[in-house]
Amino acid sequence: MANRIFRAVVLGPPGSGKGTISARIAQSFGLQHLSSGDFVRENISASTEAGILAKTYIDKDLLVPDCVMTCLLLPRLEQMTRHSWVLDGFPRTLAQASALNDTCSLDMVISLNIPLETLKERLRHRWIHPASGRVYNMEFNPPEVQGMDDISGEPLVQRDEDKPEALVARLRHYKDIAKPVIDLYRSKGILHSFSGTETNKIWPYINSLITAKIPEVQASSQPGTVMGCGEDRGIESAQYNTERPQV
Ligand code: G5P
Ligand code: MG
Repeated sequence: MANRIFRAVVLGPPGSGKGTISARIAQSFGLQHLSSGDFVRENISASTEAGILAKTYIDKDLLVPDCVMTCLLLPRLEQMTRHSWVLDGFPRTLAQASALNDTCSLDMVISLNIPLETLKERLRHRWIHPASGRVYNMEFNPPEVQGMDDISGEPLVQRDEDKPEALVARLRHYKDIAKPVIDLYRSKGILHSFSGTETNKIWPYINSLITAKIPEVQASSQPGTVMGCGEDRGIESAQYNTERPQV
């Protein structure tokens, strides 16, 4: 991508494919991929004050408090004023959305609507490499050697929050908390919602959307400049059902 700034957020329940889609966006369009879950896990591994606090919530399958998340993430975003990025997993609450709005403006918000049964099935098969955060799915993208990370050869583990007993509560809780955030971005006219059961079917719609959007972003900014907070880039909200042909 050229030197104009493009910023997107990917929202969705646990297991909806935020990480998978964000990684594809980052790779296809040359954006930085920022994942709130990875930030939290990095801080837990490094035993930072925020990480130790966050772990007490994650261990109970709770969201990490807003003040911890914003302290972790916003300074990183503030350092990236000249970078394009896709942010996965943040904001999850209205307070986080409001703090993000005070830090930067977004070009696009992608919301993934995946049926509950699909999410349960996916997360049941997910294993991760804890040191790197690399994610595998024993059916969708299995490792080359069963149970081992492709790069390091180290053992994969299943996250406690992906074990079946923790899942249903997490998914229900997500819906309640996410609704006002989704409503906010819809009212701002930057929400694009994708419904479907397969990432590979959703991806072409997102790919086309961003391909169309990036020239508009470039045209609406001066060469080499960064858009300021709250500038309206005039994007419409839209819904896409990837299980049905679009009319
Ligand atoms: P995370 O790390 O953000 P979650 O639980 O929100 O965790 P998660 O689990 O990382 O989200 P995802 O990124 O939406 O899911 O999905 P993914 O990893 O790409 O895909 C899920 C699995 O399905 C993978 O194995 C993938 O390969 C597979 N898959 C993808 N597409 C398909 C498909 O089409 N078919 C099939 N069969 N499989 C597929 O956050 C962790 C914790 O940190 C805290 C919270 O406690 C959170 O629980 N946290 C926050 N707390 C407060 N506020 C925030 N903003 C927070 N952010 C993180
Ligand atoms: Mg993720």
